[in-house]
Amino acid sequence: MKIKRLLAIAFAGAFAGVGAATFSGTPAQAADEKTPAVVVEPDAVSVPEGRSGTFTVRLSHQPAGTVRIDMRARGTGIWAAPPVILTFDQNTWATPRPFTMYSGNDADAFDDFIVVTLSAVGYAPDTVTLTQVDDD
Ligand SMILES: [Ca+2]
Ligand SMILES: [Ca+2]
Repeated sequence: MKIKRLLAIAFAGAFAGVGAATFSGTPAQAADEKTPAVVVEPDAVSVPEGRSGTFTVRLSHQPAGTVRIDMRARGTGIWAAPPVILTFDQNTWATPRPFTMYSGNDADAFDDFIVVTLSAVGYAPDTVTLTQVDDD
C-alpha cells in the first residue's frame, strides 16, 4: 500500500526524551513472566475518522522506582494525543492505564494508520497499531 503523505502528529512534546528510571530486575509478583516488558493492550485498535481510540499500558514487573513511558509513533495521516507523560511506580505498575489517541478528519479516503511504540528503561517495548476507519 502506497503511503500518500508524511505523518502529521501533534504529541505536544510529551514523548520527547528518555526516562531515567531504575528497575530492580526482580519480578515481584509475576515470577512466571519472562523479560520485564511494557504491556500494551490490545495490539490493534480501529479508530473512526474524527473520533478517538483507546489502548491501555502497564508494566509486567514491579519497578524499583518511578518508570517513565517513552512513546514513539510512525505512520500516516493526522493523529493527536494528549500531552500526558505516563509514569508507573511500585504501587501503580500493574494497573492498566488508558491512553487515548485522536484520528483527525482528513480529505482523503485512505485508512491511515499509526504504530505507537511504548518503551521504558529496563523494559522490553511493546507496540499498538491504530488504524483510521476513513469516512470519505
Ligand atoms: Ca478522510
Ligand atoms: Ca484518511
